[in-house]
Amino acid sequence: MKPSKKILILSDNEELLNRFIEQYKNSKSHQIDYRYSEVNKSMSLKHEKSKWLESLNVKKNVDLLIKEYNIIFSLHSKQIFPSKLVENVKCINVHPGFNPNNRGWFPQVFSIINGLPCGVTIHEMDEQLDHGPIIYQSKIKIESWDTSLTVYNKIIDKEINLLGEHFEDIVNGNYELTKPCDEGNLNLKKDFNKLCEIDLMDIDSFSNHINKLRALTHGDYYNAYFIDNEGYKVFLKVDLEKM
Ligand code: 0FX
Repeated sequence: MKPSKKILILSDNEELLNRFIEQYKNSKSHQIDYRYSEVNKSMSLKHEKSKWLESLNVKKNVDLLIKEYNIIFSLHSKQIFPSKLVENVKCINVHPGFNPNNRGWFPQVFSIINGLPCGVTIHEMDEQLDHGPIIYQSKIKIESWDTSLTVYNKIIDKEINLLGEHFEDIVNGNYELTKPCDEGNLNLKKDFNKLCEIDLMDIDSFSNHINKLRALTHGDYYNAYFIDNEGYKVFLKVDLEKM
């Protein structure tokens, strides 16, 4: 039997975390700890009394993490991992994008707009954002009727499936690494915020306008808006249906 490993799962995404835990709740082969970020207000409120799911500040606990864990997974953790940590413990990022395309913030939003490949990447972390060598990745097709939300739902399913399929191999180091083909491109939160401001004088093809609006349509989120003649901020989203 393979020796058991001490694993840390850091996540700020409740759905992903819950689905991962559901998959591994009966597995006794490793000791798995779960943590979220201090800055995650909704998880802090919900789990403040929980013993098994506590908050953790990665930067403040680098030495402890290096000592305690054989491997650390980021399942959409909002924290930047310091280089001392990624250089001393194997840190794995489960990322909702097809690296190196649209690294960073909300990859599917940018893929709908710029047409770059979209999908899921599991990779070893280095000190740059969504950047290290790739372990597994899988593309997701964006249909003409997709919105950010429908693509995102496919991404979450794919992340869970890919992780479920390869978790043991990743934990045991049974995989080969592929270098990303190039540096790709990186989008930050401020780039997403900029996209949300719709310029009513913007002239473009209808398909580009539709792509922008469906990229900013994600359930109840108020993303795209314009300012009308009276100075009101008006939010908009699109409803697409395939027949
Ligand atoms: O957890 P996550 O899906 O992922 C994000 C980044 O995209 C990812 O690259 C990073 N590694 C991770 C730490 O953070 O983010 P989220 O739960 O905040 O948002 C999920 C989706 O919801 C997002 O892809 C688009 C949509 N959304 C979210 C917010 C907060 C919006 O459309 N508008 C919003 O204001």
